[in-house]
Amino acid sequence: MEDFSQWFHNILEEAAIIDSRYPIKGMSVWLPNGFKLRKHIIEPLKKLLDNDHEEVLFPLLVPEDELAKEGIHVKGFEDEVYWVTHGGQKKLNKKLAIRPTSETAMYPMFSLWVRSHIDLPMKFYQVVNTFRYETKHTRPLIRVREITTFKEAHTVHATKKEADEQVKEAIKIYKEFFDILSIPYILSKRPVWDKFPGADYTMAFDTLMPDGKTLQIGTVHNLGQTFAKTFDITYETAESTHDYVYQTCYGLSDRVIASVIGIHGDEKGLKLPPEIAPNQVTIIPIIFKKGGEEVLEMCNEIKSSLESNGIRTNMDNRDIRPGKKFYEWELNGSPIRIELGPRDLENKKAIIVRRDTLEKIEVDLESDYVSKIEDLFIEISENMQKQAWDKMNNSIVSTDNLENVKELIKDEKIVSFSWCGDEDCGKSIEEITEIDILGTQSENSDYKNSNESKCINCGKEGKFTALMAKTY
Ligand code: P5A
Ligand code: ZN
Repeated sequence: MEDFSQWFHNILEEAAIIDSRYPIKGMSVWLPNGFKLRKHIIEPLKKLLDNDHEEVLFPLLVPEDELAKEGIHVKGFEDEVYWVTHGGQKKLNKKLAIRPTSETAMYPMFSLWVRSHIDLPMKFYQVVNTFRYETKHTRPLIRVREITTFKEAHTVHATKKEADEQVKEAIKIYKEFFDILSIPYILSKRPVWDKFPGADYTMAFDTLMPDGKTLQIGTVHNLGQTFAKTFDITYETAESTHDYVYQTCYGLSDRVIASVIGIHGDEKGLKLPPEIAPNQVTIIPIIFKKGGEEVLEMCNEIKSSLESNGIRTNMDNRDIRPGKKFYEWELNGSPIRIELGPRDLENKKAIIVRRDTLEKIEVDLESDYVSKIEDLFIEISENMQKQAWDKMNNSIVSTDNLENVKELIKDEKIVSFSWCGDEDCGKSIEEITEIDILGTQSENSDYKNSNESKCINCGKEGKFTALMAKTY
């Protein structure tokens, strides 16, 4: 892709995902097409969370004193908070923060809700908008000031061990979710100087965008007892003593939608994994003057048999050239298109076209074509997943020479190297390369290079595999 930024901008407009002309920087309008895509992306995540989380909905506004309570947290967000200062003409006695995230909205309530060990664990989530006055260059879906699709989960536990387990559980959920989207990811632990404000540690998912820059698409934080102590969230143990709870939180944003669009899309437009495509199958009747009615009848029959099997199907019988319809539905990313003309009908056949490979497949209309299409869905999403993972993995290179790092990253590589883990050494690596350390992997590192056990900078024992890349 020549210029990803331009391509991304164009596709959002051409596929009518969002309208970014809204007159506030960093805020856009979801158009019907985009809204449907957004809905079908949220759905599988909700399904995963609904297993053992409960959905809630907290207010948008947070009283100033609650936001201010957790010192480290508020410091991390102080430059990004929008404030409500007036009600009509009247100046408010207490300013109200528009949530940049909901810890300080939720945790005072958790303090009321948590009583006994019997109440624990508690696992909640909500899908809401949050606001962050981002100072870096904003970009639709990628860096926005209104995050319209903030999927945040918050859990409360009796023990540290349970909170550690929950971090693993959240990682598992997010992996499953990204797999449904066929999005590749690198999981790493953020350096301590880059963790979520108030967290003990942060695990982050990054993906690789077509311009060679990595994008953080999700984070899982172990909050330890920091917020519990600030908001006085305690419980009565089985032994009738009182103890602070342990907490975790994790979240995803509109960036997930941006990565689906950006990673899979091509010069023809969107390419959507079947599971989340608003139109999974698009039927296009090829009608000439004669035999039109029979063709339409058959198309309708195919449509209802697909729909009765839960396949989202649409039929495009507008009175325009078929070629124009092909073009439009390729642009919209419909994973499968079915073409049916009078000659096909005579032969009891139809043509299936895969969006991922543009391959044409003839199907017998007297066979079980519904199962055939369901099998194709699996094949398509596996193919898309493999392509995306291969591309990302191919750009990861390992080095033991600090002087090479900058060049490699300029070359759109993700670089892995050994690092001692020492904070001063890490910051000096960042200074020398002028690039931030993305994160580290330790046990079961995916990108460990066995013959480099010495720190790339100081030569001491390399405790971690560290990753660096151009980032958004
Ligand atoms: C976890 C959920 C939190 O806010 N509180 C509740 C925790 N974490 S976070 O890392 O700050 O944000 C979660 C994810 O949101 C994405 N993100 C953004 N997306 C678009 N525009 C922004 N301005 C923006 N800021 C953060 C990131 O993917 C991040 O991992
Ligand atoms: Zn070192």
